[in-house]
Amino acid sequence: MNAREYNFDGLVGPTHNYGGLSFGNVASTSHGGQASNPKGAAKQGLAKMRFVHGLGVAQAVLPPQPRPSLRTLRQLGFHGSDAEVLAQAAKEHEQLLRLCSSASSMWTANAATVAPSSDTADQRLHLTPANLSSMFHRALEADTTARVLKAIFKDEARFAVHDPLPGGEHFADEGAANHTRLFVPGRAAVHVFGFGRTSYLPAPGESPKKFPARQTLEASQAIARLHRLPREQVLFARQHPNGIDAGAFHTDVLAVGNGALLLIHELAFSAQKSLIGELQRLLGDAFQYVVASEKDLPAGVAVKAYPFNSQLVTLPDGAMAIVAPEDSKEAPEAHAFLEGLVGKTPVKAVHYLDVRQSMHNGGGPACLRQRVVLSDQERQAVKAKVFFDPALDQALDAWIEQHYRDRVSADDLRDPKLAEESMRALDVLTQILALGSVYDFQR
Ligand code: SUG
Repeated sequence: MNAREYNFDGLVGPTHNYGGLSFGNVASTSHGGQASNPKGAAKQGLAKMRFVHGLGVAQAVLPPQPRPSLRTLRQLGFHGSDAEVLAQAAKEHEQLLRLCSSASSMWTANAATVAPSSDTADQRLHLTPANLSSMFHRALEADTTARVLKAIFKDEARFAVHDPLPGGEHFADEGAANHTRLFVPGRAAVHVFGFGRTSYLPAPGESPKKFPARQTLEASQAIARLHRLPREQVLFARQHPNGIDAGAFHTDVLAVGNGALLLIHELAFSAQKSLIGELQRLLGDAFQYVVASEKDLPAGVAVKAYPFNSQLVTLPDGAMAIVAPEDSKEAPEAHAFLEGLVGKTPVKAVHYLDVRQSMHNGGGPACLRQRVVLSDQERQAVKAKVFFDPALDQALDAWIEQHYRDRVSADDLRDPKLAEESMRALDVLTQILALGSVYDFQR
């Protein structure tokens, strides 16, 4: 069966702003209150897609979500016209307006967890939208993400799009940002689920002291069950509490894997030695890993420069490339780590891209994409026009140019015109992507 991994990048939405919303995400809190550039951010994202597509790697897009979320504000008691709802919220509860205006759905690594059909008992591709219940502004994404994924992966004979996990905090799930699939040809793939805490099971190891752990073990176990993954191919690994306290709120801040290669920081997982041992047992001699020590690359630097939040992609010739944030070129320890991989691993080149608009909210290249392995037949079964090519590139570029502002400050979030512009933009986008009516305001 011919299968390829598609990177589904999230388009940055028109209300992209720095709300300072994510405690434990150092970039988010340190840039809170600054003015953003949504047009610049969306174009940086599009340029990344163009670049990855240019490497010969399969690329697709996921749409942003309607923000400000007028639905949420109405659910919380604000009423009247859209403009009245915004005015009341801005007056009485500005923080709530900020929470409801985040363009955080751009970080599609958190949109869902995915298991390719080659790995699942029923040989369907499984997708579970993340409930993101650890952060209010992110939890607002789950329903619409489910609708969008159901619109794209419609064919139930091939695709199983589950509902987000129920019950809030107990099953707090952050999606693929805590999930790594490793694979050696001829062997069954291994799924590593990172988690930061437990809700009712006994907790293995220490808890972070400073910052919250988002993902629960119980959530990760539920995803593995839902996706019908063979038990013996699944590993659960606790995020290192000191890594979380250094600002690694998701596993993908300190680890990235692809094929048989795992790049990992010493503070990514707590029982790292036994995890590596299990991976060696399951994947055999072909498994290769590189650990960055705290001495050579302090976790604080890794959190700031995001060398691990890179895309590690397989190229058409079978070699790998890294698509890293430009920030990691500027931090000497991060740069040395990345460049040191060339030649010693299947990585043959490291490319540095500017995704600073997203980075200032704690989202690097890897946060901006969801990896979906599709066979040729599965690819054919997707009828939405989400696959990246020069025509879509051009259409999206023109769409951004027409609908986006180049500056949004906290005060702009109360502007009813920004809300109108955003909804209009998203309405046009659903036509470009042939998605049908997926948004509340279209129903
Ligand atoms: O959930 N930032 C996101 C960043 C997500 C990064 N994703 C991965 N590591 N996969 C978060 O913390 C900040 C929004 C603000 O402050 O305006 C935010 O939501």
